[in-house]
This record gives sequence, structure tokens and C-alpha cells, in this order.
Amino acid sequence: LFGLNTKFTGRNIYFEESVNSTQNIAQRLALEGAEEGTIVVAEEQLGGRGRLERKWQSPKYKGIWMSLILKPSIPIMKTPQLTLLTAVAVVQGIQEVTGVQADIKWPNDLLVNGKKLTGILTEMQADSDRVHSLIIGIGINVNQQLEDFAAELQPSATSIYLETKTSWDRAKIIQGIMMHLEKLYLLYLEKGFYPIKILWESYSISLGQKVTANTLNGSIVGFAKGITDDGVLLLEDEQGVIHSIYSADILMET
Ligand code: BT5
Repeated sequence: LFGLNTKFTGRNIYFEESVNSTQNIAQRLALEGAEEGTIVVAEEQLGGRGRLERKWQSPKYKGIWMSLILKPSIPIMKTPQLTLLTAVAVVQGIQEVTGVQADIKWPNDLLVNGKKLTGILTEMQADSDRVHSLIIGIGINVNQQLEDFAAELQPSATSIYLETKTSWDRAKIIQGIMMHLEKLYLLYLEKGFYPIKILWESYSISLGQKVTANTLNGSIVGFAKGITDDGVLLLEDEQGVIHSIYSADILMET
């Protein structure tokens, strides 16, 4: 990544042509003691994954499929903060390099006009209740044309190419994201989550809306009031009861 001007983020890069999932490789590297900031980038993933065993389509040469290793000294319950921090960095990096302005849908989607441009998947290795390594997967649709998406994704997905009618150098976008990510991460280590939360809220389209949260324990309809200092979503239902949502898919009324 010529021209990358960071202290540690993206200084160690493992580049692969074709992998099952960059998450698996980064996990192995983290266990082997890889330094914080190490990234794994692949041209194609055959078994790219989302949350809950869902598939992430990662066609060859078309997008950014990467995993980043971070080693913050935080308790497990604070890991959602780093997903939100990453979402902010990806929004800022994409905007700076390509001009595309994405919105964040809690917790991990970046949307442009309601279509999914990016997904983020945070997995962890922990020693009892402390984080040992976070493996943050970032998938960004960059140069796909509509027909590069599987038919079922065509109505709901977009790419930077589709938004700008221009092909982009993926390395430049990675660079932009790494620079923003490192800046935010250092801010986070110094000042805590609060300044990140303020930025996240400014890019969020979930807050202040009536949403449906589909969780593993059922659905809750409510008004998205905000996120807590741990990155948990707060929903107020019609009875005025506040629910803390740790993990869910959010449907927004349009
Ligand atoms: C996510 O999951 O959005 C997290 C995706 C993380 C992918 C990165 S790529 C690098 C690293 N290595 C991996 O193996 N994964 C990470 P979730 O919120 O569960 O959304 C998954 C859903 O998004 C799928 O069920 C599809 O509906 C949709 N989807 C799949 N591929 C897509 C794509 N390329 N663009 C837009 N939507 C997609």
C-alpha cells in the first residue's frame, strides 16, 4: 500500500489471491502473535461470511475483502464499540477517496440510499473476560456492476462503481480507511468511546426512527433512542419500556 502514512494500521499486510475467508487467516495470525494493525486482504473469498453463518458474496477483483487485527485492552462487553468505530472509519475513508456518502445502519451496515455497500463483522479471541484480539472483517463492494451481484442481492446491494459510474483503485480506498481508522482508534484509546459515539450518531440513520429489531429471541418494535456507551442500541416500545439490543437485524420503516 504505497503512500500509507499510518503508525501501525496496515503496516503488516498479508495479501492473498483466493481464500475461504480473510477472517480465518487473521484469526490464525492473531493466535500466532501477529502485531496489532496487521491486515489480511484477499482478491476473492469462497466462503466469505456475515453474522449468524450468513454468506458474504466476495467476487474476484471487485471489492475489498479484508480483516484487521486489533488488540485493545478492553472487557468483552465493550467490543461493539470497535464495530461502531470501524463503521465510522469506513464511512470517512470511502467519502474522502470516492466522494460517496454512506449512512450507518446499526450496528454494522453501510448503506447508500438504503442499499448495502459494506458489511462489518467483528469476531474475537478472549482470555476469560478480557479481549485478546479482535478480528474486524470489512467487506466493501467497489467495482461491481449490477450483474456482478447474485440476482437476489441486486435489489438490495450497491457498489461504489454503481454510485459513481467510475472504477476505483481499491488500494487507495484501503489506505484512506486505514488512516481514518488509526486516527479514531488512537482517539478512542486516549479519550474513550464518547467522541466516537458522537461521530457515529452523526452518520447513523437508525436513530430517531421507528424500527423493528429482529433478535434471536424475537422481534421488538420501538423507537431507536440512542446507543449506550458500550455501543448497545436502546429501543423504546409503545409502552415506554426501554430495551437494550445487543445484536439484531434492524428494519426501518421508510
Ligand atoms: C455482514 O453480515 O454484513 C458482515 C459482512 C462481513 C464481510 C467481511 S469481508 C472480509 C471478512 N471476511 C469474511 O468472511 N467476512 C468479512 P450480515 O449483517 O449478517 O449481512 C449478511 C447479508 O448481507 C447476507 O445474508 C446477504 O443478504 C447480504 N450480502 C451478502 N453479500 C453481500 C454483498 N457483497 N453486498 C451486499 N449485501 C450482501
